[in-house]
Amino acid sequence: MIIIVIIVLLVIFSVVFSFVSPWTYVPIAADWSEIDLLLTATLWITGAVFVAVSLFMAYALYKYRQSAGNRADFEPENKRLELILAVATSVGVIAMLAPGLVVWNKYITVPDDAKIVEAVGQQWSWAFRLPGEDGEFGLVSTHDIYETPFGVSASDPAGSDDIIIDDNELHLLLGQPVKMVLRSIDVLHNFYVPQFRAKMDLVPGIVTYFWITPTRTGTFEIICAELCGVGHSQMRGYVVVDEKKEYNEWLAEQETYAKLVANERNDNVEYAQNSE
Ligand SMILES: [Cu+2]
Repeated sequence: MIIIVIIVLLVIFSVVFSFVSPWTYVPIAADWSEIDLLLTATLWITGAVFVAVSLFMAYALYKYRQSAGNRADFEPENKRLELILAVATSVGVIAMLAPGLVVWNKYITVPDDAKIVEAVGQQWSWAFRLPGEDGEFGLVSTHDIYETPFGVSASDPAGSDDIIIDDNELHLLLGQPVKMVLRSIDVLHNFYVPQFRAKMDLVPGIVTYFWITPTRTGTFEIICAELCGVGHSQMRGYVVVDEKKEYNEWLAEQETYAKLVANERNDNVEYAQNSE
């Protein structure tokens, strides 16, 4: 009997807690309300199944409890019950997964007017690259990764105007669709801004992407969402969504690849002169 009471209390507590809990989605800051819809639909479907299965279990425990004259009956096959369970489970699973495919299709179909931004992850920090005025990234090579900033090849002219942001703060323009191109130079990481809802793994050796349109200004935390070593929990950064004026001011302060390389060369020359 006590187990029946515990099951029923567990169901009541879970349902009430879901409605009164202070922990809910952080306010959204990107054009991905579909993802919230999917999360909510999944919660409702799995929640309904949880309540139905738990209450049925409590009912069965009560109805078929041990008592004088009750005997268990062995029933290895029940076509009707199996059919009902198979159909109901299929409908539930399809209802959860099918809308996800539609949203996933949108998630990987980047609009033509999207600007590209690259995020580079490494244990345990973030850095970023913008393509500069030509709108194109310079080629990168793993052979150059410790030689030049971000491994951008010195021989590719498209790379000289790339803007290298060797800092954990990235600014994005409000309302401008952005294709986030992701690269890792060591292990698996995951670029996740909870307010954007969108996230994606960074996989060493391949370039992954997703896209977002920021819908409100503010500073949002980037959290690495893939366990990537002892410093994983410290692997944080910030995305600042700006209005045009603030964005352009920030952009003007960033250095291009060509300038960074020139500065480095000057530093080396100065160092050599000073140590003579
Ligand atoms: Cu990480």
